[in-house]
Amino acid sequence: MVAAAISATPAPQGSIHPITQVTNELIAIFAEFGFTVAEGPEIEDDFHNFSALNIPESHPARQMHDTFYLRGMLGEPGQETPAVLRTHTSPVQIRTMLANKPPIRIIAPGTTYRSDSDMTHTPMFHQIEGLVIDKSINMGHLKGLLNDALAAFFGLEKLPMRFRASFFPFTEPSAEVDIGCKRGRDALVIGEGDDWLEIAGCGMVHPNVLRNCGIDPDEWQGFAFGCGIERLAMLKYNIPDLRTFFAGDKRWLTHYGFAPLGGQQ
Ligand code: 2NL
Repeated sequence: MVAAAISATPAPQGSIHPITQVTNELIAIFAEFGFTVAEGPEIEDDFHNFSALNIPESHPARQMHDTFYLRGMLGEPGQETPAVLRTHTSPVQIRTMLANKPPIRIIAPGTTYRSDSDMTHTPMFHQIEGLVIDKSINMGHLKGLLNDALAAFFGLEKLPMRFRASFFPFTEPSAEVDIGCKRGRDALVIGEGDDWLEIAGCGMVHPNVLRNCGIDPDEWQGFAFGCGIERLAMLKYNIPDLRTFFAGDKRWLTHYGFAPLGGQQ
């Protein structure tokens, strides 16, 4: 009886979902660079999700087909704006800036929602954004940080990376971040070759956004970045199909999931 009970170690049940694994890896990497994790509500108001971010009323991202609008309004009495499912994790940074004095150094990982569904889009997905507010910080610091963080994430000593000029309403200047890769016959190798792969967006926080959060842009500067967690997970762990993340298939989870104590299942 006793011997049987001791030897009958139960087979492991359940595994860590790749989204959770990648989120935790990124939290650990950014913790080394002095970042803490910030969180906020998934049901937001139009002010924190759009207006504070310098996104104009007419911006296509606000239209019904991209944003899930809920019934009702949210916000301080007298200043209510329409309730939405947050379309990015940026409102978490807005709330952090409104509630805290700079310097600020945070990452905001979390669930986000857009009314978009096809091979490469799911209505619910995950983002990680980062925000640094300090004196005399610049695009060079941003580029160095992202290069170190992405190299650590992909387990590489060196990772070729470039900034490509871009536009976001909430940053100026803005850039897309590409990392070096090699596209083979049936494999993608990151960190080798002479091809480029878009991985994130970033820029210096727009002075209007700082002002909207009560921060004087003549005294403080900020940089911010954002990227999709599913995309990072697909690239690092060779997961070919986005939609399998949300299918709840136990065999898929057994294959791609991670053991609770760190190893791949
Ligand atoms: C992308 C690009 C980005 C940010 C996110 C941000 C947040 C605040 C102020 C300014 Cl509060 N910027 N976030 C900035 C640049 C790019 O994400 O492609 N995401 C998937």
